[in-house]
Amino acid sequence: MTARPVSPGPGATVWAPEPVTADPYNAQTPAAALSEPVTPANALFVRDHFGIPQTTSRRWRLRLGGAAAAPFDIGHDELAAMEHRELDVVLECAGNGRALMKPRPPGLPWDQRAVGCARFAGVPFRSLAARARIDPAAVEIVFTGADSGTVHGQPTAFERSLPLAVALHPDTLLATRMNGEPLAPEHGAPVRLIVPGRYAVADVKWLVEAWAVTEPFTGVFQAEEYVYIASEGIPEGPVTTVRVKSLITEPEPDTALGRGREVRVRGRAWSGGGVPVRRVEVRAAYEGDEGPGTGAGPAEDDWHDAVLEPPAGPYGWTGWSYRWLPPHPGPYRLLSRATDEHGDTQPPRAPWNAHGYGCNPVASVDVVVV
Ligand SMILES: Nc1nc2c(c(=O)[nH]1)N[C@H]1C(S)=C(S)[C@@H](COP(=O)(O)O)O[C@H]1N2
Ligand SMILES: [Mo]
Repeated sequence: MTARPVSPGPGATVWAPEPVTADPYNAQTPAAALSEPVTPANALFVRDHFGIPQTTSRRWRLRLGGAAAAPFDIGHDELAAMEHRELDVVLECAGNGRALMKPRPPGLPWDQRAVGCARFAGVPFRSLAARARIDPAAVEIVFTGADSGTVHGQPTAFERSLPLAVALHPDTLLATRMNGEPLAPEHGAPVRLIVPGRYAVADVKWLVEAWAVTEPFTGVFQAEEYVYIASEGIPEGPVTTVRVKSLITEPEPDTALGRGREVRVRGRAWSGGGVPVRRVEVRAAYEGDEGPGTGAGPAEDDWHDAVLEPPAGPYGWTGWSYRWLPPHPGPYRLLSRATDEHGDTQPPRAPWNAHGYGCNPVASVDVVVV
């Protein structure tokens, strides 16, 4: 089922993310909103492990400390007055696409819409870190959210760490605004961390503490959850850089297309680590007599280059389009495959892992030509 925007009046579109679970609240971006270059705040997917904590800008304080010579805390007004940077950033849950993995790993059954691209304005964390005079022996910064719950019978806050060099990167932001507005409560108000190019689990919402540590952090969300575990059950480290990926936004699945009438296939592509998308290819595989996946029908069956729009900065996504003339009636599978500047390409099948992270196979939409 595709959620449709409802237009209450000129210029205003009210979106609603599609709920996946009610408590804690988890919801995915409606398909129609993925056509927007910047995902509206009220359409962007939400991933919460616990409840949404009630914090106000007036009461909020961020404490910087741990292995630091000059720990201090800062209020919202002071932070908001500091110099901000604005970046378009793709937010993608590491579990995005899990529902498509076979066998399906445990976890929230996201299909491919735990993703969006928003414009974040924030203060580089390094501007504050300098003031705290972090100990030269520090190896990581642990970021703590105001939300907490019970994990393994223990009261547990949402906490994630970053290697010092990543935390101090000029693009790692303490974001106060998204899409030109103060952050919405479900997206981390009043201040969240934004680590462009990494899976969004790094982007700690409702941020209240940042503390330097001299040993690698081993919290639940660092060492147990959000780690790649291959079939042998051996952890291969935390999820980090977003893998290259594309999605098809048009046509919608199961659309009936007129034979001989040109179709515009559109979508978005992105990669992690600030690496731009170099190429997107599209293929129209005939799924008729020869059986699904063979693409052996009478249709053109090669990969063709899509036209790329200018990317929305190093961490944003790239719109793409491809003109396709459906040659014969019958069922088709439209496929898209992105390649980034490092030469990384979407694989034909998702690399399976026990928690279902980093799922980035070639995107597909089934249509029928009549
Ligand atoms: N404090 C806190 N921060 C958090 C989470 C959380 O549950 N608590 N979830 C993380 C995960 S797994 C994701 S994918 C992103 C989702 O951000 P969004 O809800 O704004 O889309 O927030 C991250 N930051
Ligand atoms: Mo996530």
